[in-house]
Amino acid sequence: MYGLKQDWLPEPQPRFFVLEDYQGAVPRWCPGCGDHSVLSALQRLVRDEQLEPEKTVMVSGIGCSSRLPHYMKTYGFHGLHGRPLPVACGVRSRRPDLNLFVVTGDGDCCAIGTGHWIHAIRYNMKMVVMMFDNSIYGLTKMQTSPTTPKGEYSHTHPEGALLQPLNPLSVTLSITNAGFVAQTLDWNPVHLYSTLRAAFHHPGLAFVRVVQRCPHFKAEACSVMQRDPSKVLLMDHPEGIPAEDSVRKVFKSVVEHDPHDLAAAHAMALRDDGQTIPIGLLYRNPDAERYDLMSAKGLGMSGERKLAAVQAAVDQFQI
Ligand SMILES: Cc1ncc(C[n+]2csc(CCOP(=O)(O)OP(=O)(O)O)c2C)c(N)n1
Ligand code: SF4
Ligand SMILES: [Mg+2]
Repeated sequence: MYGLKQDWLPEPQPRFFVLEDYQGAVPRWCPGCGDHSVLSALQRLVRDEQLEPEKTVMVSGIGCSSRLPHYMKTYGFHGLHGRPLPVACGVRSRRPDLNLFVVTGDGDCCAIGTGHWIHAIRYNMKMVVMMFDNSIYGLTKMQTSPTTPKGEYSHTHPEGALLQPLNPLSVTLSITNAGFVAQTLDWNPVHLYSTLRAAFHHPGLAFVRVVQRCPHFKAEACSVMQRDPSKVLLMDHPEGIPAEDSVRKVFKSVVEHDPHDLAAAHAMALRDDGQTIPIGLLYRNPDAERYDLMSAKGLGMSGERKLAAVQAAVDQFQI
């Protein structure tokens, strides 16, 4: 090695990451926006898991929520509206070694991104998908989104949204091969953190809907639940999201729910009417098939073998 004696080579130093190692640009969200608490829960999670920043990727679409990758000092991809999931699936296909997080909004995921949402859930590639649901288009200044409750004012429906909202939990649970569906809320950092942590440790795609406050456009939206925590149903099960004492102290409406029971998960999702919401793990199937494991098969191939395989395929068409 260029004349260096082998025993002079410095040992690689163990690395220890602190919160500052993950903090990127200063967030530009409104004061009181729920996105701040998801960001700080996420930063604590990656710090506690000691994820290498250069091996961690945040992928987002477009929206207030989708600005999150700028605020993490990791790799990031702030993509096109509705398209974070195809980008994330591409990343996962080629890089099984990266820690992959997706940030999307109710507009980004449930409106323009619906097709990608359905197929990404079915492909079940390992990633954490956080859907920030403020039930409005925030970035474009208050248009009705698919999760806006019927009758609520927006700039596109000044006399109130005309249709019943779409239920993102029911939709996700209905998609073939769904492997992990959970719900949390931004104003309980302990439950939020535990949910993201469980999602991170799930082997496939973990879909987490975060009920999120948008004080700028929907100051009253979550206030009923905040004033009266009995409107929040805490799902309890030894294999669900662990609920710390501090969480149980706040949310006293506890409901037993087995996350392995898909029919019960559907029934639980339907209890979400925007006024009363269940939080915790609705469904988990760690054995759901994973497309990334299938598509990773060729990754170890040498360049020569790949070239030979392509040549063999092309040779079949020689005249
Ligand atoms: C192809 C395309 N269509 C429309 C837009 C305009 N647009 C930007 S963000 C957005 C909605 C964002 O809402 P949501 O995903 O709920 O995110 P939030 O801002 O509420 O966090 C829309 C319609 C766009 N940027 N690109
Ligand atoms: S408009 Fe709403 S969602 Fe967007 S940053 Fe402000 S409070 Fe947050
Ligand atoms: Mg939104």
